Amino acid sequence: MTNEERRPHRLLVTGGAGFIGSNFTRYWCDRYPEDRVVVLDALTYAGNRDNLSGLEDRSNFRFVRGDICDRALVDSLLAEEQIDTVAHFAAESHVDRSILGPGAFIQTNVVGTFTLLEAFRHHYNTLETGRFLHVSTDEVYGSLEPNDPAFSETTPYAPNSPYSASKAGSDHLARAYYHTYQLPTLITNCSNNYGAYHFPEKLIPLMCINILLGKPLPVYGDGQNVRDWLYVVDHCSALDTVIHRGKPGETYNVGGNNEVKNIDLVRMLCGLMDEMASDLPVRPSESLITFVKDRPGHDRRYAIDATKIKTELGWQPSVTVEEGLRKTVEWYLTHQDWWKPLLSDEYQAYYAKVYGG
Ligand code: NAD
Ligand code: TDX
Repeated sequence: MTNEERRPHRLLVTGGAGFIGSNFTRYWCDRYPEDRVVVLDALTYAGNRDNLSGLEDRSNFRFVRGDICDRALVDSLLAEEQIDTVAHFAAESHVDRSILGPGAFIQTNVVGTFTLLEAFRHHYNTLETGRFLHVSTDEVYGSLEPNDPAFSETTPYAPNSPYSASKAGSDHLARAYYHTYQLPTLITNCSNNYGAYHFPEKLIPLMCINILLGKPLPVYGDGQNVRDWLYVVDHCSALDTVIHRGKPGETYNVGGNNEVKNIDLVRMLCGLMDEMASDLPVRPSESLITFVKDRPGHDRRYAIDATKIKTELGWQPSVTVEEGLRKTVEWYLTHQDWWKPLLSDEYQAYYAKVYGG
């Protein structure tokens, strides 16, 4: 289908001021400028309007600050904006914060998703066609042993953290709304993303920023845990594919075929920073690596089998981990004015709780 033949969509993007949601909003506005895009975001510590800078002047774009648990607000936005497509990213997303305080995860991830599904169920009666994309994670499948096959869409759920348990609950609700009410929900379970606008608390930005500041690089446990990394723009193109070509009621796993041990990833980042940054406080950066107490319940390995989305919908990633990490390091080097203000008192208090004062 060419862009000329395509029916314009009217999207509600929840969590569009966060990391993946803002990358998706930029991707979508660039690719489909004829579409209406409404971002609903509560601007928690992880949400940042600067992530959407440059979009706010567009006539087809609107930002609304609000909570996905606010049913009246969601109802009015769906009706007033005649939304036909919900792309649901809003969540509490950091495993370490879910260990410190699980309550917010249940509220936003479970109650918030339920609120959106209920609102869309009633609104859907007014539409000829629509889609509800629920963006989820590979963490719902639990942890793999070194030689286990990668997660497929039929791997049983076995979440191990309050974060992944709350995402699992929300996935089950999205699935149930298709089977019970024929609501056209689609679920994607994606591996670890990285790229621009990634909040400093997560592994890759945390390491980039600590290298630039000459601070210790805290690697949990023995550093042998494995994650399957996907460049965020590739995730956005997968979501585009699922919205346009996915079958309602189906789940699609999304991954980059890039399994890397944490310690190897941190060493790659150190090498890139040593090569690309002119004035590092400490060289070589690897000398900053410090093994610290392990994360409680730390999943050993994640790996995604993305055969279904490749064979049924024709999607595959386009960026290798080497290219993606290079672009990402470049972005953190050239966007210090983006990340420095995020190292707030609240962030320092969080950092002290997880890593010690
Ligand atoms: P993020 O933490 O960077 O952003 C979350 C956004 O949601 C923020 O802008 C925040 O303000 C907003 N938000 C939080 N609570 C809200 C509420 N009650 N109402 C409205 N907005 C609220 O998260 P992310 O890394 O961009 O993840 C986005 C989604 O993708 C999540 O659902 C996450 O589970 C999923 N996911 C993330 C990854 C990853 O590697 N980051 C991988 C797979 C899936
Ligand atoms: O300081 C650190 N040291 C460390 O060794 C941090 C922050 C992390 N780690 C380890 C823990 C993980 O094995 O690095 C790995 C990646 O950690 P995170 O960036 O916190 O990601 P993870 O826990 O794997 O979850 C991420 O991917 C799946 C996202 O945060 C989730 O939202 C997504 O669902």
